[in-house]
This record gives sequence, structure tokens and C-alpha cells, in this order.
Amino acid sequence: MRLERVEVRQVSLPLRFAFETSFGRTTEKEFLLVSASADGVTGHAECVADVDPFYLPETNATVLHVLRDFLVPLVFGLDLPHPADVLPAFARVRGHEMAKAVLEMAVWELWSRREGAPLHRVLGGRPGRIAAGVSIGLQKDEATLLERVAVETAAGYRRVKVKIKPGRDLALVEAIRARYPDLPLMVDANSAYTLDDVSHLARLDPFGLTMIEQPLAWDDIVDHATLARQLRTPICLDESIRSADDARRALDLGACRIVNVKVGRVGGFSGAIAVHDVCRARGIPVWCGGMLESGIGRLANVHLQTLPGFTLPGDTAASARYFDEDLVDPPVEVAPDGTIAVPEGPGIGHEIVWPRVERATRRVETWTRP
Ligand code: OSB
Ligand code: MG
Repeated sequence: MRLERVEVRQVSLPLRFAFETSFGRTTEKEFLLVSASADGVTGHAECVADVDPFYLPETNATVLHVLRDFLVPLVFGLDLPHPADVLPAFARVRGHEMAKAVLEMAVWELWSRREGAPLHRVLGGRPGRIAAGVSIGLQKDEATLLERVAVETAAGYRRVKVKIKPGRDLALVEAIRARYPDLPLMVDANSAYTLDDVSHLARLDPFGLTMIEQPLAWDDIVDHATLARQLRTPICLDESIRSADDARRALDLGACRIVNVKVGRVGGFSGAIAVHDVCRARGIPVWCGGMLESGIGRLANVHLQTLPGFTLPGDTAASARYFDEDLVDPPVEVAPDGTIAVPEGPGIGHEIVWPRVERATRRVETWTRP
């Protein structure tokens, strides 16, 4: 397959609720939507980069630059036997996993549309339903947080994740546990702690959390291994894992017992499958993270987590939690039993509502094969 055209849109969608983490607060989902065309078929993918480099180093501007000046010219020079050949072809470009991922994912989506197959089938997953979990941001007070937990558990979500940061951790976990003794509950610190906090973090142990996600630095695995030896709560890594090699090294060191897989953080579907495979071979459970995606990225996540190693509920929640009007029809819905249907149509499997995409588009840039 030879790509003929790549288009990037800068899209801006208002979020229904501000989402606050230890690194910042988001009120608007501003992302790049990439469309790749070959032989009269077009595939689409959503980038997980944000306007700022507060989660990981990439931003929408760096992604646009790396796509325009490096990755797109590079793919135009290739004849691709399969989408799995895209990520290896990007090897010379160091880092920039989010930029690599969005182009790679668009090629997989295009490929599955050409095959008339749902994404999960070309990725090697299975049809059916997936288990949904929910990620709750930092709230203004404990009462508001408890109210959010009540709403989400009533909606059926199979596990609850809450964001924590120094000063906003033990009391909030204690309050949730007091009211929900058996709820599968976890916390995500987004790198807000250091090894000076070991004894403080160990005070989470009595609450029986399923895991603590990324307590230490975004680029660390060594300190996480040190911390892991002093905690009973399993550590899950998010930010620190940006390739299958990162996962292998983290597991060799004992830095984590669970891995959060985000397609956009590991260079695309090939990277995500590779991380999944490394973990599965060692009996390490993985789950699919989220980045407040619109339906386009959200559905990509739904398909990914049909692979057999995704044994824990992910952060893939209903479109309606984020947006008044999602970009796909139907929106992603969560059934009362806390599951999401895996679409059977070609590609992501739901229609993209182009008039809504147009309204949300701020700029478009198009490149054609020379
Ligand atoms: O660390 O998992 C994270 C959102 C933005 C950036 C990082 C993270 C998150 C979430 C939200 O936890 C998950 C979601 O609901 O999409
Ligand atoms: Mg996280």
C-alpha cells in the first residue's frame, strides 16, 4: 500500500466537565485528527497529544512539526505490505511516540476499512464486549468526589480510579473506602511524588487498592522499583512505558506489576500489541488507558482492549461523560452492567459525523505524495 494523501486537522471540542490531575486542568479537548488515504480509501486517527507538555513532552505543535517534516515524507517514500511495517520504518526518528502513533493508527484504520473488517479483527482481537472503568479527576472537595463516585458506580463502571496528589490522597481514599468497602478502586498520581514519600505512600496499603498508577517521575523506572519493594499496593506504570523495550526493562527491574497501555504513548497499535505481548508472556495484566479522547480515539481503544492480555477494566468510559456531542454516531455507550459493545463495522466501526468535525476544526493542513 502506498499512501497518497495525509490531512491533519486541529480540532477543538469543549469538555462537559473540567478534568483536573496533579499536572493540570483541562476544559477543552484540543487534538489533531489525522486522515490517511490510499486507493480511494481513507483511514482516521486521533492524536493523544495536548496543547501543553505537562503529561509527556510532546504537544500538538511538536506532533504537527514531526509529522510535516519527518514522518509524512518518510511514509510517502514507502510501499507498505502491512500496517505493522509503519512503526519499524519510523525507528530513525527518536521519541515522538504520539506523532508516530497517530499516523500509524490512521494506516491501520485505512487498512481495516479496505478489508471491510472491524479494527479488532485486523489487530488480532475478538468480538463481543469489553469491561469499562472510569477515571475521576481531582474534585473541589471530598463531598463532590463521593458524589462523583456514587454517580459512576450507579452507571455500572466496573472499577473506579481517582486522581491523587500530595495533600489530596489518604483522606480521600479513606472516605471512598469507608463507603465502598468492596469497590475495585485505584489511584493515579501522574508523577506527583518522589522517594521521599515512601512511608506516606505505604499508608495507602491498608485500603486494598488494586494498584497505584505512576506515583514517581514520568521518565523513571529505577525509583519505582525501589518503591515497589516497600509497598504492598501493586504499582502500575503509565508515563514511564513508551515502548515494549521500556516494559521489558521495567518488568526485569520489578518497577511494576501492572501496565497501562495507551496506543498513543507507545507509537501506535504495533507498539501497543508489542507491550501487551511482553506483559502477557510474563503473566503481567495490562489495561487500556484513556486521554479524554473523542469517539474516534475512544473507539480505537475499544478495539485494542479485545486482545487477551487486557484482563482489567480500562479507562474507556461513555462519550457522554466528556462531550455534549461526540464526533461519532452512535456515541460510545456503557451498558448498566459496565460493558461497552465492540463495533463490528469496518475500521473504528461507528460513523464519523463530518459536519460536527467541520464545526470543531480550527485549521487543516494537507500533504500529497510527491
Ligand atoms: O494519566 O491516565 C492518565 C487523562 C489525561 C491525561 C492522563 C491521564 C488521563 C486520565 C483520563 O486518567 C482517562 C480518561 O477518562 O480518558
Ligand atoms: Mg495515568
